[in-house]
Parts: sequence; structure tokens; C-alpha cells
Amino acid sequence: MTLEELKKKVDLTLADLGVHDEAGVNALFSEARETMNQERQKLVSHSNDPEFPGLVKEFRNLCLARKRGLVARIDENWLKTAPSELRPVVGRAFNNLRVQAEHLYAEESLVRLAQKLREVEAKERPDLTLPGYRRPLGSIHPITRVQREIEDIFLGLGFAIETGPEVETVYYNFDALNIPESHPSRDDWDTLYIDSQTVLRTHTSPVQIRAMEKYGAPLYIVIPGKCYRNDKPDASHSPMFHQMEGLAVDVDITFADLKGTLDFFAKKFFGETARTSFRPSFFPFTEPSGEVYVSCAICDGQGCSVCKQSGWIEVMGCGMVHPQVLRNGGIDPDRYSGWAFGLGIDRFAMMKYGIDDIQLFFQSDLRFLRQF
Ligand code: 2NL
Repeated sequence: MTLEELKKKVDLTLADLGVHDEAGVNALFSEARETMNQERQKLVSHSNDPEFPGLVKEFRNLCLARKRGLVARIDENWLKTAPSELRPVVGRAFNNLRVQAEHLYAEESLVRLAQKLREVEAKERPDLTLPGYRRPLGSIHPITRVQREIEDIFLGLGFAIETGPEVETVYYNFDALNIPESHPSRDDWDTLYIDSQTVLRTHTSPVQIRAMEKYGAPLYIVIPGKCYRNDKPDASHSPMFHQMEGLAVDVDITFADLKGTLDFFAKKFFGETARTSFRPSFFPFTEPSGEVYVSCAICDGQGCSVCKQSGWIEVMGCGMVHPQVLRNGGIDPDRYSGWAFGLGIDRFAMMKYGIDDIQLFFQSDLRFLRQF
């Protein structure tokens, strides 16, 4: 049944339409419902048209208008005039049709809502043909640069990089390293304690013990990382600073290997004209121990204000690993020997770039950081 046919039929009575029994009633109503369904289908196919909201309103009026709507006219002409024996059948069919008509409209409301959302979305959708926002790249922090540079030199010599926890046990930070209970560094005035058995590591050395336990000998590693001490900040002190330690453990490792390796390292880092000098020192975890000096890069050893006229600058500490420390790491000191060194990455970065205040590394001042 077309819509035009339905429009004509709803102005006639069932008797006019020759419908006299239940089968006829049901057939007529089902055709009417089918016709309204088709109208709805047509409507949906126009859901992207600009005049869609108007069409929805028209559809609503067509079906549900109070006086001239299809449902109202079916009520008036089919239901109210039905003979009493058909009344229950027509009543049921009519109710179905009315409910369906309302449903159709309610669904159309949803379609209309979806349409509105599509419009909003279309307005807010970014123009993908525009160039993207450019994010400034930033730069590598000078401490990171120097750390990587030192790592690369040792990686080239076959060393591996090892890291470990910054919150350490008192055992790994002090006892395993042969640092006695009486040592001033163990005082809670110098070291930042979490509790009586836990500290912020004061050096990267505890990672060396952990690595000895984990890998055994032979062992060739460097350990970069943050360390902490209860220092008042000034131009050369920071409560957080960076260390790089190295460790070589193998059979027949001697002080000559230590001197040769650190001299090679100094020439790679400071330039091929750099010379090194080793002077005796003391650390609880090495025996013998030494301080390493490098010829002053400013005056090439002639003496200037930077090297205080000495021609030499102290750059790190080193020594042969104390047998007790090897033992604490689970390595037999009768079979193996080793050397170790420790240096301040911050100090190396200050020397490399001529920076006179360690605080500059940690103030996040872009005028400083942009220079790297
Ligand atoms: C310094 C001195 C040094 C070490 C660190 C080390 C670690 C173990 C065993 C033996 Cl597990 N030694 N580390 C050795 C000598 C010196 O650092 O003045 N650093 C800034």
C-alpha cells in the first residue's frame, strides 16, 4: 500500500473497505504498519540532508498529529466505527499500530540526535592537512653527555655498564666495602639515612659488590649513577651528585693494568696530549690506593691559576681491590685480583665545559641548559 492509498483508506470505515472479519482486520493493519515503516525508511535515508530535522517533524505529524495524523484517523474511522463483534480485534490491532508509530518517531528522534552529534563533530574535527605542532627537541644534559662519553670509552675496551639501587642497605654501602663502624662517613651527620639499616648510597661502590655476587670473575664493568651525601650546597658540593666507578677483576690483574687503562682513558677524554700522574692515597676498599692527576689542559702542565701553578689536576681515586672486599663479593682473592677507580661525573663535566658552579647542573635554568 502506498502512502497515498493509506491516506485515502484512513478516511473510510472498515465496512467501506469491505473488511468484516479478523483476518481482514489484521491484514489491513499490517499493511498500514508496513506503509508507515516504509515512510520511516525513506526518512532515515535523508538523515544527512540539511532539511532532515524538518522531515522528521513532517513524519511525526503524518503519523501522530492529534487530529489529522494517520493514527488519529484510524482511531476515528476504523476503531470507533467497528462493529461490536470486531471491536476487540480492531482494538488490539490499533494499539499495536499506535505503539509502533510512537516507537518509529522515538527512533527518529535518536537519528536526529545522532545527526546533531555528527554536525558538532564535523565542526570540531581538526584539519589534518595542516602542518603539525612542532615540539622543541631540547638537548642532552651536560652530565648525561659526559656520562655517555665516559661509558663509550670503556665500552670500547670491552667493559659492560651495570646499575643498581640508589636506596641501599648499610651492609652494601659500608660493611661489604671494608668501611669500619668507626669511619666518619658512616655518621648520620654525613650520610642520609632512611632508617638504621638503610641509606641513600654515598657512592656507586655497592653496585660493584652486587655485580661480583651476581657475575663472579672475570668481571669488567663501569657503574654510573646518582649518589647522595649530607653536604651543604656550594659551588663544588651538592647533596646529590654523580659518580662513575670502574672495576676489573681477573687472573693476574696488576697495578700496571690500572695505570695503563686510566692513562688510555685520560688521553681519550682530555685529549691525546694529556699525561697522567699517580700519587699514593688511602681508601678502605683498595690497597694500595692512589689519586690520579691529569696534566692541566689550560696550561698543558706549565702552571696556571686553574691548576694553582702545579700543572696537575686531581681527577679521580683508584687502587687495587682490597682482598677482603673481593671475598665479600664472593670472589677468591687467592685466584683473582682487581683494580677499581671512582670519579665524579659532575666534576668531569665542569672541567670539560669550564663550569665553575656545580649548582648550575641542577637548577634547570634554560639559559644554561640551551648551551649544550
Ligand atoms: C673517589 C675514589 C674510588 C673505588 C672508588 C671501589 C669499589 C669496590 C672495590 C674497590 Cl667494590 N674500590 N671503588 C676505588 C677507589 C677509589 O673512588 O675519590 N671517587 C670520587
